[in-house]
Amino acid sequence: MADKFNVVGISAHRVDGRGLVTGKPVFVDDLPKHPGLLHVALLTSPHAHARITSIDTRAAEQVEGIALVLDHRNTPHRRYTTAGQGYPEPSPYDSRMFDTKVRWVGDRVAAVAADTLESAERALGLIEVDYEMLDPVLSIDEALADGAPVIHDEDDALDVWDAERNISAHMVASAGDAEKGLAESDVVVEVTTETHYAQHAPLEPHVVSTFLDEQGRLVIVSSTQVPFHVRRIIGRLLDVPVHGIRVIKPRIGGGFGVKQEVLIEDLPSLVTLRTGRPAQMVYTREQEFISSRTRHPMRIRVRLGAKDDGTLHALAMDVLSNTGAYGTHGLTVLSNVGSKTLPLYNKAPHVSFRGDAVYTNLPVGGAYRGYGATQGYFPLETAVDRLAGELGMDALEWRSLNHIREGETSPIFVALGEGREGVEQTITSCELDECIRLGAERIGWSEKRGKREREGSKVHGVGMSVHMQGSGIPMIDMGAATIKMNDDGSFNLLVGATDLGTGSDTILAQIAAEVLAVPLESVIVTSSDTDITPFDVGAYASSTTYVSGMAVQKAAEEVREQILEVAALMLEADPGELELVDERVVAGDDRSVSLANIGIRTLYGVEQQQIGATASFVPELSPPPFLASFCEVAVDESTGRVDVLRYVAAIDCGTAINPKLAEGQLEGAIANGIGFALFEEMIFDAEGHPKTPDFARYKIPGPMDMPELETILVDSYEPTGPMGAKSVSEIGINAPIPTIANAIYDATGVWLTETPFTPERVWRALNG
Ligand code: SMO
Repeated sequence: MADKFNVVGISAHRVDGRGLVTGKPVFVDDLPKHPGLLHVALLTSPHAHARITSIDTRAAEQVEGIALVLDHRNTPHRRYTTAGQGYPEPSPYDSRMFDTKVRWVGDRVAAVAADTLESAERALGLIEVDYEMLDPVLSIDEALADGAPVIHDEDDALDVWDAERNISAHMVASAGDAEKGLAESDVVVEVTTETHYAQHAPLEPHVVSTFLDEQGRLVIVSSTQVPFHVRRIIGRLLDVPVHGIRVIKPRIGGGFGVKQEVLIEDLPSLVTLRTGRPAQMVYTREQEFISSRTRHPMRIRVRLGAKDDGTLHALAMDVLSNTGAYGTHGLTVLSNVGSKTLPLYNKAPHVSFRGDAVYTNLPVGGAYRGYGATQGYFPLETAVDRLAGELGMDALEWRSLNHIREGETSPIFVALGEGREGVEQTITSCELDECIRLGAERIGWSEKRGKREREGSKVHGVGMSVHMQGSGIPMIDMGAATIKMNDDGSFNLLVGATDLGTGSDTILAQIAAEVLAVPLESVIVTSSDTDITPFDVGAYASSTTYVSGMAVQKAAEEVREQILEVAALMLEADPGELELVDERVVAGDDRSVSLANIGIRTLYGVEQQQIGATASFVPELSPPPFLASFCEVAVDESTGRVDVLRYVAAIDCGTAINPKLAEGQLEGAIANGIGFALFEEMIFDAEGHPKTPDFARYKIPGPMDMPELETILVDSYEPTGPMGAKSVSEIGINAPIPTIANAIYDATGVWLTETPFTPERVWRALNG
């Protein structure tokens, strides 16, 4: 399909690549500092659960260079959510800038602003805090136990499901009658899995700098995925009107969801508002681990019931999610555990989903690439392998019989949306069969599956799993784009869409260049400045290519119409007979005019006007990308060590607007997922103190840890997307856990149900 395009479908270099690879100052902390800068540092709680009975900041205030100390006594008390979501946010308002209670080791106690970071840190050490210790709640089971300490006992939190029982959020959805369906099934399997705490570990931590502009407006420069939500949420929190705030997002060094959170913008903002001075706050790596956001650990039970012929008859999923000390993203991540997984097997007439997100005195769960689907696919896709085994069917054959297809729907699309009911959807493109076929061929499925080839203490196995995700949040997300034409026939593309390292600026420029028939270099992209670029909800939910991409396509089409109207006058032709080709407008015969001539004429000549347009897009659908994932492992039975030898991921993401960038997204997601599956783990002691808050103890995969990885972009076209595109960014991270678990079973005959699959855990499973 891509061959009908000129700029789309090409692996063009990133539009921001030159500055990045030559080390230009492009990230927040690299930008020139404003004179009089104050450094903001944060004092965090050493206790998992305690009441602050007194704070004495007098000694801290005497430190030279201290401008301001902030704590619960001199900051706004209103409750809000740090979740960077659309308004009204579906997350509970259970956070305060500073509270009188601390709810996890790493919670906020006080902040200091000083001339130097050294002074700020010295002052932090002089703040005296008295705590009344409370019993900490350190697991899902402790949170739900009768008589458990109540973590959110305040009386002013909003939209907490059942604070008395530590339940932050609750969600149920169903179609048919799952219990009846399971009873009617010939074969039933049940799997319960536990997934662990993990952190996003972006190379650039959270960084925010603030200052007042010449007119006294608050400017916030932030490494954020959600600049427009930052403007709104900070405005409401600090009582500044939206028009008094400008949020600028420069280049971002990775987000993976942790920057879909208004996490620290409030502190330097308040310092700047109170002192009039510029301020900056940079999370330390330790704070990034413990005072930031994490992936929600979950316990999930999946029950599948099938008829003897293999057709799925009933599907039930029960989820307990640990949202940590606050409920940010708790409800919506919980919803996505089901909404992004259950529709994949739409043949079952009986489906049920129920889940609770519970509070604990541990780090706060948030948005993390995959957004719940990662946790949900572990039990689902390992249960599918068990079911196929019980039915005597091959894992590929069972999935081909039961997965959703083009033209089909699932009742779950309507029953379960983003923290509320969803919308009706029919699948408009699905090349999952081709993904499965190609992936199986490349991994050598039929030669290797079930063979248990041995070399010494190592035994080999192959495993696979299939996946879907979404492309934005239907009927909620919105993206907008503005395009204006310059006097040399180039264009400015202004987007609120937020490139956080994904390459979205580049693919949005490719879409515009395609419609306007210009080379990529003729499109100058400006992304994310709330004063300059039109609104966009931001970078999350795999939305940018599909939602913001459609806005860009619509804006470019409107600009093309304006160009053709001017050209029609110049060429004395009918606009309907004109076409844009290679930077020119051509009539049916040999008459033509260049875009540069049109640009200079409209700005300086006759019929003077600014050619330009703004367009918005709100998606009615969220077309899922599909993925078939395969790997080969060697399990050392003497040590429990699992080596992933080869990995093959075949994806249907619709048109890959930029194939190299699409592959990069998929490779990154698989690497991220392998780290989560095998070794990335946040561990806490019996009092809830973190034992792994650095890269020495929390291991993320480097190049040497990566298996031979093959990504395959399967030919596909999504008719509702921009140039046929869907999404690619999140889906891959869901795959490694079930794929590796299924491969470990193929090698050893043992099922892993707890992550990560460390040597110790695997050895224990092998040795019963
Ligand atoms: S986890 Mo992403 O910010 O949807």
